[in-house]
Amino acid sequence: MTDSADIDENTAATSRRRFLCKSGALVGGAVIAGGLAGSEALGASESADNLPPNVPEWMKTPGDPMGSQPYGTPSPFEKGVIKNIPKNLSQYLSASGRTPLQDLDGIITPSGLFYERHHAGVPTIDPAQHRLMLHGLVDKSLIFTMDDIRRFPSESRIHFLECSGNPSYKKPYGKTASDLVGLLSCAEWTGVSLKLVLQEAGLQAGAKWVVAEGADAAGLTRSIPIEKCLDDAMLVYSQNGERLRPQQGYPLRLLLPGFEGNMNVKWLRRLRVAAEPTYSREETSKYTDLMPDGSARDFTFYMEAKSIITRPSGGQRLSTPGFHEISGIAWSGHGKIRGVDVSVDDGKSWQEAQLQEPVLTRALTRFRLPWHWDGQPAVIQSRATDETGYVQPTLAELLAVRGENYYYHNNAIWPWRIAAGGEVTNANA
Ligand SMILES: Nc1nc2c(c(=O)[nH]1)N[C@H]1C(S)=C(S)[C@@H](COP(=O)(O)O)O[C@H]1N2
Ligand SMILES: [Mo]
Repeated sequence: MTDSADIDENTAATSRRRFLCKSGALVGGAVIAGGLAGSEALGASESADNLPPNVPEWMKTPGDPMGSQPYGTPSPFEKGVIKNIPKNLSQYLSASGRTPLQDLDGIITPSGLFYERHHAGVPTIDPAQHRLMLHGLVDKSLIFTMDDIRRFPSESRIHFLECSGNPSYKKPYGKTASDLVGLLSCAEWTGVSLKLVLQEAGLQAGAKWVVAEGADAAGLTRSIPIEKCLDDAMLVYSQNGERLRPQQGYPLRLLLPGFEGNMNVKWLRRLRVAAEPTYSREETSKYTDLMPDGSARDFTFYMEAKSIITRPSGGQRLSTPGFHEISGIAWSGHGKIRGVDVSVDDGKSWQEAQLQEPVLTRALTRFRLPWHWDGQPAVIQSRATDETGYVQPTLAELLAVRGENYYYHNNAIWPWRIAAGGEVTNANA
């Protein structure tokens, strides 16, 4: 697990800032005023020579002309912002690494921090030797090279991807936003509409499902309803402008916006058009949910509306009473986020947060609420509503309907507890 640094540690100056505002001061007045008197103690890593009114050392000689890297990396001062990868990973073939949601701003996940979930590791695929086979209930079976795929008209769209075990209902729930819902990321994806590719082969009568297979050692296989394949499904080869990362399915993956992560088959090698689903391992023994009456809830495609406050969140600390912006992310597999309510009094009352544009369908949406923390213990939480009117439930509400055997598809509201000293912890743990 990543240790989430004190949120204010990065800017040592923050501890010396005077938080002048009460919440009312947001209208027109100063929100946060810097201490110009300069009388406060220096932080551990600070030298007075580098602080105003002096000229800092990095202004006195030119820097490296190019940063010397043919492919850029973050500042060395950001080395703590990394994927959250379990320490005992090597023991398991089935593995996942989580996005450090609490350290990110905006809605796009940098490609190097995109979550990853593999059932048999990451294959190294030479795109020149990769083929996509399309067969089954089609007029003509086709085999595409990557060059063939790239000759189709392209499109780019921003969508989230989320694993349906994010988190499971099993305790312990973890400490940070990443522990809880870090199997979630959002990127700009470029590829070709699956509908176009299917039309190229010609669908036959009775085509109801498309069975997708990955070229990893898991041969991961999922059945996709034809309606989704003819709607917004994409065959994707790029992510945030560059080719897919190996972890995300290089050179080709299926993207089913809003559908559970597992169905978005990576390293895609085969599409078989069929009349029936294939009932693969991943849609029978896994990724189905056992209901209290013993029946299994299967083919649960869409990820339901969800949100979480990422700042402040578990593992962080509020350095001082005064102004703090509450910020987080909301998303829904069913479309756009309509609104996010935030409570700062343990669910007694709720305020409408501001949604940051753009608000896109099946994408992360950033929300914010200005908050004056009075230094007293508090419980803060967010609750998303999507464009269908569906409202994110509490954990108790979900458990009451789904029972204790349920594993996947936990979209509960997640409260954070803030102690008098400013420490933020998981209030449901
Ligand atoms: N071929 C293949 N596709 C796969 C997987 C896999 O192991 N093999 N994992 C699935 C699961 S469970 C999830 S949540 C997503 C994860 O996608 P990511 O690693 O790009 O985040 O890919 C899905 N597609
Ligand atoms: Mo997953």
